[in-house]
Amino acid sequence: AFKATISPRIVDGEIKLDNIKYTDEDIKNINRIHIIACGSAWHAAIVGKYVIEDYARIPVEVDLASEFRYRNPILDKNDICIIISQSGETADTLAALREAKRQGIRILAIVNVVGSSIARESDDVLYTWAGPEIAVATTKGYSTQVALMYLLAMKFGQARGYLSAEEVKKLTAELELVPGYIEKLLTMDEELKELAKAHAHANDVFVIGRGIDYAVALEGSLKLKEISYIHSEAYAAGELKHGTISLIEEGTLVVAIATQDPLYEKLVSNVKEVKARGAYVVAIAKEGNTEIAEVADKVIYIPQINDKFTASLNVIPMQIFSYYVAIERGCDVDMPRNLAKSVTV
Ligand code: F1P
Repeated sequence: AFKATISPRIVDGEIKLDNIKYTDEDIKNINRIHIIACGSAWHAAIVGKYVIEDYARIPVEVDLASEFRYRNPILDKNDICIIISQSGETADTLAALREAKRQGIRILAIVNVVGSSIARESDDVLYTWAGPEIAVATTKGYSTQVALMYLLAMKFGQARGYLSAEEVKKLTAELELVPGYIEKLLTMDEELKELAKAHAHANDVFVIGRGIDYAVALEGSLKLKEISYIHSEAYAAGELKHGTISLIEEGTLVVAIATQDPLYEKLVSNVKEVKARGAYVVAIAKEGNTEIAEVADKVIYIPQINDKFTASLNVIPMQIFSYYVAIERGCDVDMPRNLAKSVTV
């Protein structure tokens, strides 16, 4: 009764999204994409905006599902809507889907739970196959949503003539290195545990980044908030001087994500700005980018990878750090207070 459930995959450098019925002509005719979601799925949507706009040159609007239906959204018949939800049951996300449907636009769902309400009510579905998400705070659900954003962006980019089959082949080969890199990052456990011990009693933590790193900063900051109950904020690093910089005091922990090559120098400058106000800075940078080590107090290196795919790697040290901070503070990591796995009211 449910839509076909074939995994999205890469075969010999070709992206196979067999579940969706979009022809190249359909993809060429897309006027605008609205990606709608809540929480971590909304952060995956922001990654999607950066990647789809760059690879496929389609304008993307990212909406919070909890706001969408209250703002009289303008949808064109050639727009499509992508709904992202791990559970496929989040009430606000389902309500947003129904609003988009009422306006007659085509809906593509990205969900984890097969046969969930959002999957059933959408025109097309891509399943993330993250497996059961046991803990309330999502981790692998987010990572698989981000991976699907990359695949869709490349698929759309190729159909619209912005990426050649050869370029897609090269990109997918790089994407296939991501699982191995994640394994490698998971071995940084001890280092992050020590860091978490040292900062487990911080009052405020700021996470900064630019471009896709900003989307990851939002997700990293949310992980810390939801499982360790430390107040944390994410800022686009360029916004610091528009107010946030006043909040930096002696010893404030700032995590600076600096893995976008063209923006690296700018991040190094932002680190200098917060250091000058007394911040303790932990930077996340690509291996080989050592300039930041001269200004930050500690650097966590991720493997060298295309800027777009960094979102799959940056988030790992943030998740592990949040996990150890929560343990250190005696919090229930799997079942944080006041949260539910799927928010249905
Ligand atoms: C959205 C979400 C999750 C979060 C928590 C509450 O859920 O905000 O991102 O971790 O579980 O709900 P979903 O629509 O992706 O299932």
